[in-house]
Amino acid sequence: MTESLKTTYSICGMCTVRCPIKVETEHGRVRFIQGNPNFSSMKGVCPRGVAGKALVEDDERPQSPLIRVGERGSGHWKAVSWDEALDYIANKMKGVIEKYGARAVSLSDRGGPFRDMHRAFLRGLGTPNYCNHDASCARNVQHAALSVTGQGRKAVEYDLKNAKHVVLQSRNMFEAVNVQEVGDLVDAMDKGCRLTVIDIRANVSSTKANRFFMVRPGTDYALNLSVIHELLKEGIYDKDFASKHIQDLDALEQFVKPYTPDWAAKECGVSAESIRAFARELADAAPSVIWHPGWMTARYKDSFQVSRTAYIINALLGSYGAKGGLPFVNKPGDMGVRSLKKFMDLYPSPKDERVDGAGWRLPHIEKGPGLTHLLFKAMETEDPYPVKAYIAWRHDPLMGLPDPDRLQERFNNLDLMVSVTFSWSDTAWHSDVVLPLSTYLERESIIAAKNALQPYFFLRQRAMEPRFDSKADWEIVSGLAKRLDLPELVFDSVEDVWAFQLKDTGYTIDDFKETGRILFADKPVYKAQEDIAFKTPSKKIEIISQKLEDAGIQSLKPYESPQHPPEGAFRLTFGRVATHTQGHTANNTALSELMPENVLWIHSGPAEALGIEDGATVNVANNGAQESIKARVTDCIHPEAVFMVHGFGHRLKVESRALGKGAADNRLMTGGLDNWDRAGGAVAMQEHFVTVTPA
Ligand SMILES: Nc1nc2c(c(=O)[nH]1)N[C@H]1C(S)=C(S)[C@@H](COP(=O)(O)OP(=O)(O)OC[C@H]3O[C@@H](n4cnc5c(=O)[nH]c(N)nc54)[C@H](O)[C@@H]3O)O[C@H]1N2
Ligand SMILES: Nc1nc2c(c(=O)[nH]1)N[C@H]1C(S)=C(S)[C@@H](COP(=O)(O)OP(=O)(O)OC[C@H]3O[C@@H](n4cnc5c(=O)[nH]c(N)nc54)[C@H](O)[C@@H]3O)O[C@H]1N2
Ligand code: SF4
Ligand SMILES: [Mo]
Repeated sequence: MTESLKTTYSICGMCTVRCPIKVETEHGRVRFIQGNPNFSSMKGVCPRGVAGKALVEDDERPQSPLIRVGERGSGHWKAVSWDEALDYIANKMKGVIEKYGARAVSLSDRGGPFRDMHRAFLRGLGTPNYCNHDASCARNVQHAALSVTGQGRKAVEYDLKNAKHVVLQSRNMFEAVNVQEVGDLVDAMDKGCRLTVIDIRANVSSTKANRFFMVRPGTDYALNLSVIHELLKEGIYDKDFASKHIQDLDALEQFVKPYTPDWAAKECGVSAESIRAFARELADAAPSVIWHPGWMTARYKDSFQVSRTAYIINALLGSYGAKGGLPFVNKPGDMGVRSLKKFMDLYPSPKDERVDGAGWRLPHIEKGPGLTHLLFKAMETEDPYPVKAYIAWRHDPLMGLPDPDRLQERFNNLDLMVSVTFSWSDTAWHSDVVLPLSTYLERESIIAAKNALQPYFFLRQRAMEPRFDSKADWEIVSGLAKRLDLPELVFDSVEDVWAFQLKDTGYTIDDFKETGRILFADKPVYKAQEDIAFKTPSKKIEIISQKLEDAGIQSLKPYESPQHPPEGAFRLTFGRVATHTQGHTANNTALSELMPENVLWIHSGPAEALGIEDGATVNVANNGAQESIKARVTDCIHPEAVFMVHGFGHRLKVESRALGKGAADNRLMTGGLDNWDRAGGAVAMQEHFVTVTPA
């Protein structure tokens, strides 16, 4: 290797999965990105991971701090220095705090392992109003896990590598990619693992499946109830596990009596015979079965119940704690390692209740990330108190939540709106100040811990110096903390940040050098099944959750058939594709070339009736909102639904490659900000009907 070549072990930032990567640079520019070979299950990166090079080389991103000079959203900016931008924000924030109290300051981010420092900043100020994106993603499945086991969804791992039957229900593992999961599932299938896919369209995962159920959109709960019915009626569940670990099984048995496979067959549009055969196959493979409880579950008013029943099925099959099922993860602490020191522990938790009601008005909703849509609502209603400053930290709610025009009106009540981002986004465009975050290849992050069968600490390091006047998260927090009298969070170098975190662990930053991580177990460590104690009040899997009942929510909720679309309309559905991430890669030079626009999947039957041909441009409309998009006429989708990949239909002229390409699904969700699952908390984004007409 010549002097100019450098290898850096780091963490991908092209999506939320954060795969370990190896980056090669030459003369300070990225040459090649691949999976970190020190992780045995990291067989490569996905197309988006490769396109990190295109991201960092892109000039169409904010290149210096910007302060708005025109109307909000008018796109008139003044380029300023970091000092000027941070002074501006600090002064505005002080004003808000003086007038309304610290609780009037809020921040939302994109979740994940690198949040500790900016969350500590909020605590230091004294506000409880931290939210993340999850009300538009996995809140329903998280709350479902909590209600059944008392633990969050990440307390267990999907042990795909050793599974004998995997069920993907509204989980498109081969396109909504987590590289490691895909590799493990492929390995398992090579060894004979069966795959069942339950979806409303034939996605890529379904093409690899042994069994595919194309269900009527919104009827998954019916299917799950009938599988529970069958497992119990036939007595083919894990009786030993159930007697030890499941509370109120008899209540469940009573409840599912009417939900027979014959009944579900009519609801879902699949045969009763295949449901029976499916249940038996699951029982044969138990306990090495994973019925995936879903990930992007912000879809229906009953999505929480779909995930809840998925967890209950896993319990009936005894897959909790089992190899090839849902084994419990280990924390570094379980391996005798002292935890990373937390920045959040520098400050007491704030006294005020959360503005979104999580944990008090809504006692069944976890306080941690709360519910973003209710934070935004309070910006307008000022109920229970005003929120006047908001930072979108690596978050684009104007693309990721329904009805952006309505959401903008809510944001217009703010005295200060800041966006911290590495690319342009609708949210950044509508902000008062844009702080350019260095891309993940140009920045380092705080050290993070991964709870897993083999737990570890991992590190993101900069592979190259920033191309523009951008900064890393820790630098931005330090800059704000300095101006807002929080000296504990002011650091001069990232080495000092890391040393703070590692202080009690006995490790130093040098221990990451060889592989990019510190691994605490040589092989997967499975906790013994007999040692399982769930974190519910009864220490068992709870069929009846008192916490839900106390909040007025039925643990066993009778099934309600979803509305059929009105005559001439379709249920709007959406999802991911392997070549793009959410709303922020449509303008990526490499990825936009691979897939420049999204298309509208529509069934050939209704398409013919409407005179729509494959490839023709159509108008999709709902309540005054309208988007244009090309039609993809196919038999691979349920006739009640139309489908589009999320993240297109960009309108910002600063994104020349994405501008005007395809349609924005969220713009067709008129009124959708106030439509959410009361039990799971997430926004119900698939409760919208659209008309489709030739353009
Ligand atoms: N209508 C509709 N709405 C949806 C969805 C849908 O399918 N349809 N999907 C939902 C889902 S699953 C989610 S998770 C949310 C996502 O919603 P968001 O979290 O808002 O989506 P991203 O596009 O990932 O936004 C991240 C923003 O942070 C910036 N950013 C800064 N640094 C980084 C970094 O290191 N990595 C990344 N990745 N971004 C960075 C990006 O440029 C981008 O502007 O949207 C949800 N909303
Ligand atoms: N390539 C890529 N990978 C990603 C991401 C990305 O942006 N791009 N984002 C990451 C994030 S943040 C998330 S949350 C995950 C999301 O991971 P997933 O939830 O697996 O992804 P989606 O594509 O949103 O939805 C999965 C499937 O649900 C189906 N579906 C829609 N409605 C219904 C229904 O009523 N019933 C059933 N059974 N199925 C239905 C869709 O057709 C789709 O095939 O992906 C992660 N991985
Ligand atoms: S799945 Fe792809 S984009 Fe996401 S972190 Fe992994 S390599 Fe990067
Ligand atoms: Mo997500």
